[in-house]
Amino acid sequence: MRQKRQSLTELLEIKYPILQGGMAWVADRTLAAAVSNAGGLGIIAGGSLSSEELLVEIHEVRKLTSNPFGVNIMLLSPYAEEQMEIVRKEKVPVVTTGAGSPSRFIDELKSAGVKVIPVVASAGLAKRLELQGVDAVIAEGMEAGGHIGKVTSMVLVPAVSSATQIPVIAAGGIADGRGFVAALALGASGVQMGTRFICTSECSAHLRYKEKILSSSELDTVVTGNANGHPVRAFRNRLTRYIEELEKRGEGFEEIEKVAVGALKRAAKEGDLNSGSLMAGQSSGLIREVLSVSKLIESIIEEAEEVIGHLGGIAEW
Ligand code: TUI
Repeated sequence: MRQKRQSLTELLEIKYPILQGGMAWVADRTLAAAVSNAGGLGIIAGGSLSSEELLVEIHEVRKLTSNPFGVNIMLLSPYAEEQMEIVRKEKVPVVTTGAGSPSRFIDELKSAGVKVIPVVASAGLAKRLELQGVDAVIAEGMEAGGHIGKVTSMVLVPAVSSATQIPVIAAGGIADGRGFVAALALGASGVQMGTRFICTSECSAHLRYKEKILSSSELDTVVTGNANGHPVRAFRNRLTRYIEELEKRGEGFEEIEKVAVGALKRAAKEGDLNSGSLMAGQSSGLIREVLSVSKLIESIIEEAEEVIGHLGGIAEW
């Protein structure tokens, strides 16, 4: 029998094991504070900020909540190094990372008392990072929006769970109580949701972005960038069709980057449905209403309890 893992709520000092994804141009201090105040872990996205802007967000979020919060550092960002310095100096409670291995930053963050929770896309990386002392990992399946790996949540979560002893947080494809319980069944100690939190009243994303999610089906996202090693999931639109064209012509990462630069901001801030990069996960097809963050978290927990109740009767099936 494997040893029981540390509880995620105890590790993070939160009420519910629900994290909000650190979505660039979307996850600001207001959303993060709302999630932390509702008992989850709110996370500020570093991906869209300069180092100075990140420092302001950290100072401001502390005025809005006294609960723990996190900062996500996108490792492909040109500011990643400086941002690591800031979160270390500011002793931010939790740092999550994405789009690579945070290996070289772990020791310094840990000695400053910062909890480190990387996103992983394979069990191998999860195992290596556990040996280096990370506190938990986020196993993000390719159902997720934005920059993704190659493995689905259904396989990645149990694979990461079997390979490690630290808490595993499932992400990718989760938007309600059913997904939450499924994640726990696969060995996760909690979940991270991104797309679901876009459709909350506290989220500053443009209304057209939210409406696009509400009216979409599970078939409406596509993955571009497979050929250049940077796969990104977003709603199919004029931009993704143009990128697919460039890919067919064999254009490299640089050429496609030129088209993509600024596209995420155009989607999130200007609600540009045609030439914006409307990053979103497949779970968009499950999201039908905008709720306040606290209502959302309550409804997920309530539905999870119901589902667990039903599953209790499995012997009678
Ligand atoms: O980072 C994300 N999702 C993101 S970042 C982002 S910002 C962006 N803007 C413009 C173009 C592209 C991105 C939008 N969405 N999710 C976390 C994540 N990390 N998903 C997958 C991974 C990952 C992949 C490989 C983590 C580690 C990894 O390791 C490779 C290695 O070094 O072994």
